[in-house]
Amino acid sequence: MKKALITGLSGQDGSYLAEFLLKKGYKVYGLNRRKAIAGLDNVNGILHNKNLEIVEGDLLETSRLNMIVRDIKPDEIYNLGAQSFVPYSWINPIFTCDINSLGVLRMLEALRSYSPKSKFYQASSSEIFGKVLETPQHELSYNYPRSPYACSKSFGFNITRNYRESYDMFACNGILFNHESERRGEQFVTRKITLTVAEIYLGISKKLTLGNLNAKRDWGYAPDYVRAMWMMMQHKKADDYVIATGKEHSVRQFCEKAFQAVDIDVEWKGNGINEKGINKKTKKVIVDVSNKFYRPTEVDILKGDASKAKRELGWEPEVSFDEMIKKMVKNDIKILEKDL
Ligand code: NAP
Ligand code: F7E
Repeated sequence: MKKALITGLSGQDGSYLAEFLLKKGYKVYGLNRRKAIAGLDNVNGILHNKNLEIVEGDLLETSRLNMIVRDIKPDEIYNLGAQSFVPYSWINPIFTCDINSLGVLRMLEALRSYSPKSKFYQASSSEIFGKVLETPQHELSYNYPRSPYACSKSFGFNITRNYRESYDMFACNGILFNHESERRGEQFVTRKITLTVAEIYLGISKKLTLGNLNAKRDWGYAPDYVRAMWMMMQHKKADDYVIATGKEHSVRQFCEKAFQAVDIDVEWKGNGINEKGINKKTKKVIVDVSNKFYRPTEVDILKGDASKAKRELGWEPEVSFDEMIKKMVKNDIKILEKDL
C-alpha cells in the first residue's frame, strides 16, 4: 500500500486530496497543528477511515518534521500547508515566510536526510507572477511577486527546483492558479461573495462589501486541481506545471454570476470606491466598495497557460466557472438554512 503524507490536511486542497488518495487505496498521513478547537470540519467525512492517520506537527518545527518523515518514509509528500491568505501576509510577513518559505526548506531537508526517495510536491502559486510581464503565464514566466505571501511562495518554488537539480530528488512544483470550492475559506473573495449572496437571498444580510472589483483571476474548481497534483507525482520525471483554466474573469463578473444563481440581476453604477451594485428589480444597493479591502500592491490580472500539463500529464479541468459558482451558492444556502 502506497503511503502519502499531506501537510495542510484541514484546508480546502488537503481535504480533497486526502479523499482522492484514500479512494486510490493509499494510506494517508495528514499533518495537523494543535488548535484550541479541533478545526477538522473539512475532513469530517473521512476521519474514521482506517487508512487516514492524523499526525500532530507544524511546518515551523524542524525536529518534529524530521521525526515524521524518518518514521513514515512516505512514498509521496504533498506540501500544501501554508499561511495562504494574501492580506494577512502584510500583517504578519515574517510568520508567513517562516511557514511558506522555511517550511518548504524544512520539509526538503527532512527528505534529503531521512527519506531521499520520497517524491515531493510543492504547492506553488500563480501569485509568483504578480505584476505580469506576459499573458497568459506559463512555467517560465518572469516572477514579479506583489505581496509578502507571493515572495514567500517564490522562494518555495525556487528551493524546490534547486533541490531537484542539486540532489536529483523527485521534487515538483504545481503552479496552481486560483481554485475555489464549497470548502474555500470564508475570507477569500469567491467564498465571501457566495456566502453573502446566500445570506441576501435568505434575508439574513442586505449588502455585500468588497474591495477591488476590477481584479481579474483565472478561477478553477479545487477537486480538478488536486487531481493534477497527483498526476504530477505519477509522471516519469519531476517537473513544474501550471494548472489553470486559461480563462479570466473579474471580481465584478464573479458577483454577477453568483447573484444570477439566485435569480437576482445586478446593474453597476459609479466608479472605484463609489461603485455600487444595484438589484435591477428592487433598485436596492446590494454591493458596495470599501477601501478596507484594497491591498497595498495588487495583482491586477492572472491567466494561466496549462498546455504543458495537458500535453504531458493529460490533465483537463472538468467543472466550468458557471457550474462552480452555482455549486458554491447552493451549498452556502444549504449551510445557512440549517440554522434558520
Ligand atoms: P487553506 O485552505 O488555507 O489551507 C492551508 C492549510 O495549511 C491548512 O490546513 C492549515 O492548517 C495549514 N497550515 C497553516 N499553517 C501551518 C503550519 N504552521 N504548519 C502546518 N500546517 C499549517 O489553503 P488551500 O486553498 O487549501 O491551499 C493549499 C496550498 O496551496 C497552500 O499552500 C496555498 O498557499 C496554495 N495555493 C492555493 C491556491 C488556491 O487558489 N486555493 C492557489 C495556489 C496555491 P490550520 O487548519 O491549522 O490553519
Ligand atoms: O483575492 C480581490 C483581491 O483573497 C482575489 C489564495 O488562495 O489565490 C488566492 O489569493 C482578488 C484580489 O485571493 C475583495 O484584491 C476584491 O485581487 O480571493 P482572494 P488571492 O489574493 O488571489 C492565490 C493563487 C493563492 O496562492 C492564495 O493562497 O479579489 N478582492 N474584494 C477581494 N479579496 C478578498 N479576499 N476580499 C474582498 O473583499
